[in-house]
Amino acid sequence: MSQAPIISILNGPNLNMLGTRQPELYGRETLSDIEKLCRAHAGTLGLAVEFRQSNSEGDLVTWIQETRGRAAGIVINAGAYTHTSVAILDALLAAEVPAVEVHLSNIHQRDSFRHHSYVAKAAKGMICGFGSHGYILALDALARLIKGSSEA
Ligand code: CA2
Repeated sequence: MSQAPIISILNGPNLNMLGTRQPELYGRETLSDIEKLCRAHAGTLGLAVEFRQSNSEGDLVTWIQETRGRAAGIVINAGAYTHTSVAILDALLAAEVPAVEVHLSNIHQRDSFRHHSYVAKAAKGMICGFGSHGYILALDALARLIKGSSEA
């Protein structure tokens, strides 16, 4: 049996704090709850998941680099680095792995500095405003993209 395609799910700064504060913005689930949801859903899609979080921009850049030639897709919630990081954008462009950008909150209803995303320039698409369900929608989108690209 061939190996399940790997999806790397990357989470940026402060997302380790989920479930502790600001439930009106980010919901009540912890990041560990979201990881469990993703693993269960990925299983139904025949995908394997690597789920990571870091508060450091360099870790995220390294993890994106490591997806090249190894992972079939990336789901990325880069947190506040979404709005600031050319380094993460460059890593995503160089990786040449399809990426879906996710945000728990609807960034377009928030402060104007959150309306711009560097990640969006490298992503196939962006899902925001659906809370943790956004990660599930991103996995569905990647499963479809991967299936489409493997069909002759
Ligand atoms: O809506 C999202 O998913 C964001 O990526 C979350 C980031 C924010 O900077 C982006 O603009 C949008 C912030 C995550 C902070 O999460 C916390 C959760 C609980 C307590 C404190 C922070």
